[in-house]
Amino acid sequence: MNWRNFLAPYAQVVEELKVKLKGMRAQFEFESSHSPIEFVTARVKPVSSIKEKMKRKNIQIDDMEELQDIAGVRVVCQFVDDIYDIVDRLKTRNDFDVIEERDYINHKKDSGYRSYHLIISYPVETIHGERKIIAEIQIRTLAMNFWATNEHSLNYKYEGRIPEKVRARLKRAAEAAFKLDEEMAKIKDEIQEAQRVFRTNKSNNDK
Ligand code: 0O2
Repeated sequence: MNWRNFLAPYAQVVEELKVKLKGMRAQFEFESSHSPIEFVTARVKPVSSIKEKMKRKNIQIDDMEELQDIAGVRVVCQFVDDIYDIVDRLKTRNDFDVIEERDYINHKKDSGYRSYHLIISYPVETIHGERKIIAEIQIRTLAMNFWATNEHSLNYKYEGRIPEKVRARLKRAAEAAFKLDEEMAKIKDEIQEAQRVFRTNKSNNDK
């Protein structure tokens, strides 16, 4: 298996999507005082994780393209509303097709995981012509991201077998993170007003 060749188009998709989503963030900032996008990260799944997931899901090497998150982009937002705003905008774009949606916000996972996933088919130009590559865009709030990052580390530490006591605490933490999102949503206008004032003062001082 030549992993470098296989992963090359995925790496290109990740780079292109990163530029496009960061471009959206920049445009929001030029045109309004609030950007629903806090930050964007992207990665190609490491070969060791691809192998582990293929084993876990019993996927053969010839069917590897069934893995939908080899190319992964994450969009992190301040507020839950922002997630749905971004999802709507991504669904109307003409440069890729959304082929699947997973709303783990209204349908949280057993672990407590919350996030909105879009699976897209992205046309990428290679020297051999166009190829359609499957990629996953995860859209979540800062609080959801904090929880998922910590849970991911624990999963790694315990090799997927998190002790029951820790798992129960994580579930409580997931609810606390969601409560935080709900409370912040109630004072969203005030927070945004404060951020507007801060930005205006900063740009006046920078002149
Ligand atoms: P990594 O290391 O982030 O790449 P499955 O792995 O079977 O749950 P599936 O069918 O591929 O997932 O699709 P799904 O549910 O959309 O999950 C894909 C990715 O979402 C995962 O990739 C994680 O990044 C994230 N995710 C899903 N469930 C959880 C969860 O309970 N906790 C955390 N922290 N992240 C989750 P990988 O390959 O698992 O991980």
